Amino acid sequence: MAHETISNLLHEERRFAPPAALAAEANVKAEAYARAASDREAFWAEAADRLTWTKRWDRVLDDDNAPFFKWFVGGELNAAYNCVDRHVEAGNGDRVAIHWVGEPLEDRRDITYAQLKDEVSRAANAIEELGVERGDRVAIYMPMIPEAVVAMLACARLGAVHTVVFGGFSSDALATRIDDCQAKLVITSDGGYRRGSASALKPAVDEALIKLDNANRGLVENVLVVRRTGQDVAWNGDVDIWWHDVVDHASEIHVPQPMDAEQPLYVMYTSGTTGKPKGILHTTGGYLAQAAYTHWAQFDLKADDVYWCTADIGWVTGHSYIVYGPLANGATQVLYEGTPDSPERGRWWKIIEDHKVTKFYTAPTAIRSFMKQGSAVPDSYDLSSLRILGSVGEPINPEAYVWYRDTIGGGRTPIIDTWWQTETGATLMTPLPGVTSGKPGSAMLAVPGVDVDVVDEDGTPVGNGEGGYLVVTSPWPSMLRTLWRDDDRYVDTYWSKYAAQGYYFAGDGAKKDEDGDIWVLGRVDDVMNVSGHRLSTTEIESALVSHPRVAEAAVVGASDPDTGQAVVAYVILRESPESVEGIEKELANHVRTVIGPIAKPRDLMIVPELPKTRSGKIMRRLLRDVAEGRQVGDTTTLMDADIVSKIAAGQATST
Ligand code: 6R9
Repeated sequence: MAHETISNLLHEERRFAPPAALAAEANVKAEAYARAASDREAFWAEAADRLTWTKRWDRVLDDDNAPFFKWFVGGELNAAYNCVDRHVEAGNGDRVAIHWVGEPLEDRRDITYAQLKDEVSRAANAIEELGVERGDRVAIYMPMIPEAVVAMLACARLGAVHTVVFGGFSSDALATRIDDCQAKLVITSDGGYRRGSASALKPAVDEALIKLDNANRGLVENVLVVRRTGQDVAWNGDVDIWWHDVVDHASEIHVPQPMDAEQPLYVMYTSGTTGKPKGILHTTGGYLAQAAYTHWAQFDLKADDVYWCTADIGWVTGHSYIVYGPLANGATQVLYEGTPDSPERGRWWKIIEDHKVTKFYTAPTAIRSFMKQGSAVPDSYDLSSLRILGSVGEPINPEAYVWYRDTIGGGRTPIIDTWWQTETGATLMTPLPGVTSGKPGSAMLAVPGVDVDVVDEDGTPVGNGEGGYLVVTSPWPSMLRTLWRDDDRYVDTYWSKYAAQGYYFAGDGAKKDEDGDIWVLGRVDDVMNVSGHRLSTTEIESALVSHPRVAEAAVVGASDPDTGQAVVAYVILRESPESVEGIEKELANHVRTVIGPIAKPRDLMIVPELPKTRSGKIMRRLLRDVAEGRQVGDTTTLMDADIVSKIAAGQATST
């Protein structure tokens, strides 16, 4: 297999040039890079001009109090007006904003921009009536239903700061977040459909309210509940209110108030290196400008596109690339409630076929799990409408990239591997579909107007062919402004490592290849040091996944008395009826062949499942606990908390 021998990330030689027709008509052409580099502020001002402002800014970037940067200072706009009303005013009220697809078959709703405007306005009136004012925090804990989008936009319309908590999180996680941001209203639903059945949400809200800090008891004045499944719910008449009782009867006239460009828009919690989640704060003007610009540029958005991002709105990707970016651009998109394989394995492909989706955005973990099922399922659907495919969330293994391009994209579609973070608010690195020849596994280069580099421990840029830390060397519009109520931790986490240079430290390791293109290798805490050699977990995982028997792999560095760290691999095999006798040794030797003896796993374990967060990231920290024989740490953010104990009970094979 030729692929196998070149699948090692850093020796990848495949290139995919943009299709000529797409390149000729592309929204963003090569000249954008030079133009942005010659005057970065003018470039971002032009991007911000794609929005509608009620008052123009006085200053594009205020860096007087770095690293507390401000963008479009003095400008005023309303995010919800930009995402909804202005499209109706421009005569596009009949355009579908959301093709909503419920998990139960035939459960669909098409919502036009005019209808969305009415719903957002009614919800804003109702929420205002409940006493929510500009600056108040509102927690949103909902399934993927249109009301989740409506709730976010209604908050934005009022200047209330939303914090969306992923619907799969526990009541503990919800309570911690409500406590930290001191939300006064919680918006939820009775439940949502997952894997073919109604799964409850409201009980977790009820429990969370009991678990709040004593000081915050009574803080949450109301819980607004959407009826989605019709399942029974416990009801506390003092706080609980049905959404339909107050929203359906509210007026659809609501005048959006202008907000300062730096008005907080939302807080999104994400895990840090300590146990306490970090509340990433995003504000209005710069965030919306960059979310909209990048969505338009990276997906080469056209008027006839049907776009679909499979992320959950409880994750930053759902904020920037379901709600704010696409809607600010007036896009038509699919919003899907359920799981990829319900009621059948081809559900996603069926949705693409039914809605003639043209631009599709998902995560490598999903792609790998489809690869595991084989090509027969997607091959039985008509996916010929697809024009561009996106990937986000973790490095995409070259094998998964090529499978995605060939099997889903029919070998025609550029793949955009978008690197960004909750903190960055929008994409900072990606190939552009009409400009860049993509390399499988590489996020390639910064978007126009953004400056990234790979530097060594001292902050000196590394040369081509060398690795180091990924940094952002100038401020960008959609950057986080601080951590909620924790300015010190903000400075310390992101700005202290390269304080002398004023660089943002992303926490990712990366490498420049011989052409100077950037390959993100994963979190620096995932970089191992085995006998003084720097090895990336991703690199070894890619080698394992290039073996025909392997579906997915996770690699961690476990402490080792001899080598400092040793490679420990957890592997899921593709479905196979045959015996797997001796497979561990075969796989370890495969890594040795692909990368070299230094990368050969010391221990290798075949597992049924890997511990993943709800956004699909493998929790390597927990696998490291298992590998080092420690008590397994906090598992509250896991999709399936039992997985780790199952893995810990198994036996690793020394290879
Ligand atoms: C958007 C999102 C951020 C971390 C980031 C990095 C990893 C995301 C990636 C990628 C390689 C890509 N990551 N996209 N690594 N290539 N295209 O995922 O935000 O949940 O905050 O995660 O995800 O390690 O630092 P978030």
